Amino acid sequence: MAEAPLLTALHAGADRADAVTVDGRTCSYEELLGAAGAVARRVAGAPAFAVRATASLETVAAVVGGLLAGVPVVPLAPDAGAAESEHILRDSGAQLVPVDFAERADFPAGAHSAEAAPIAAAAHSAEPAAGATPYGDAALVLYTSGTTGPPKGVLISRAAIAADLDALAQAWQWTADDTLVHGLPLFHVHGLVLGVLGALRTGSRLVHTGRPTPQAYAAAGGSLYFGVPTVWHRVARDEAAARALAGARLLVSGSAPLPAPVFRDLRALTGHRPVERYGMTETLITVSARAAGERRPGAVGSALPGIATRIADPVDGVGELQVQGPTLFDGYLGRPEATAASYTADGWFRTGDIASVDPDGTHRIVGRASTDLIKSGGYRIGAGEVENALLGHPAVREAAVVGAPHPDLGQEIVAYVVADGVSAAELTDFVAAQLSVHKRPRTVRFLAELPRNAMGKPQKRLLPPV
Ligand code: MLC
Ligand code: AMP
Repeated sequence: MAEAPLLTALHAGADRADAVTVDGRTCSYEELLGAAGAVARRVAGAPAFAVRATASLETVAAVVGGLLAGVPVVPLAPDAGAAESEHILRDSGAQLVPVDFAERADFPAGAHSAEAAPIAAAAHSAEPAAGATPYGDAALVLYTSGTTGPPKGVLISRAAIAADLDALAQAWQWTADDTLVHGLPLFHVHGLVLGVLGALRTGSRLVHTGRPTPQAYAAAGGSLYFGVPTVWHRVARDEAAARALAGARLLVSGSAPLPAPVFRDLRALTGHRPVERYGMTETLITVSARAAGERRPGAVGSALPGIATRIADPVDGVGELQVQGPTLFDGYLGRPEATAASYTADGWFRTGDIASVDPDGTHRIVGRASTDLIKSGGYRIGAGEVENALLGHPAVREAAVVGAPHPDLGQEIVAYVVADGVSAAELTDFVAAQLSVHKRPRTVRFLAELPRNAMGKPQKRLLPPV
């Protein structure tokens, strides 16, 4: 039986010339479908394909094209350096496909009203049954960092995306009457799944500002705004920009904790209490404040419809947040052990976040179980990944990376290194070139040796203050 399309609004027939704007370029749904059709025709039959996810109409067309063809898309950070790109392409087995938005095609001819599942079923009828590839039913493979080792590919199905977007549309009263504005990267859940696929499912007009600057947010005249706390901190410091958002319907913050002072400043300048929501690449968004409900600083609201949460082994009500529901991932690509380890024996996903739940169901995220997973500017960065990159520099003998509290970024990446004959700037640039710019240490401290315990294991807690 044919599944309903994921991008309901894109295929519904209603169109407008300015349906999608990304970084100053605008197109209608029809134009987007034409460009996506060309991508779909090119990638049809491939096991998966990768795209350099610049903030552009090309990236939107690539992702829609993947959905049309039923081929999983692997978005790469546009500035992903040598080590990161090589790892993701090798690990995923995906080939990088360049996209030209000017190229248009029907895929298959005349099938503009149908989308993915029916088309995929037709195109793949002579191929192995769904699930026979390591990608299973994945629509997207999003790479995300763990505490150690290189990033893992998170398999995200069309069904999980649909369930999440519908739950969010309900929670935020998000409809085709909205104009969604944001400037977030298009290779993570926030900017891509919510910020692009959400608009194409609900039918809200999308304005992606290229970069998430306060001025661009102010100029966009939207009704619904998405940002990470760093973006909201910058908006709150730009009084004119913040006041320009007074006419919006809803300001939404997520991907990292929104500091209470930023919540209060936004409230004072825009008149809006921001809606906070919580999620992960592996679970999509699972907990959120409601458009019609209470919004409190330091709280991320209640579980979305269809999601169950629990606090494991609570001490004074605080413990690891665990979740279940239809928005969860299908596993880490090619890593069954890591997938199994991320679940409890009784089938709950272990978020690694430490939380409490008020009697009325309001969740508060109070920290993370591991300090080796850093959140900087809303990006998730594994300390081990940055340490490995630093150790790849010939002058570096030892490296320990931590996240230090930072007023704008939430945490900043700080590297402690034992090295000779290399400057801090050289090491920062080295990591930016190997991994990507947002994974670079912003501060590098040189030590004669790393503090270690009697067993010789480095002790990050004994590192000197930044
Ligand atoms: C600086 N630059 C360098 C460099 N140092 N370039 C090369 N080498 C170096 N050593 C350049 C950059 O290219 C960039 O240029 C500029 O300096 C600033 O770069 P930056 O460090 O990225 O900017 P910054 O201001 O710190 O970014 C803040 C930010 C960003 C908020 C814009 O952190 C951001 O986009 N965060 C969003 C992360 C996100 O979406 N996370 C969601 C994960 S999903 P130029 O020209 O480009 O300006 C998730 C689930 C959920 O968490 O719950 O949502
Ligand atoms: P990522 O996999 O990049 O999506 O990052 C997921 C992590 O971001 C979660 O495990 C949390 O630590 C953090 N996170 C996301 N949203 C929030 C929020 N609203 N408040 C606090 N932490 C958050």
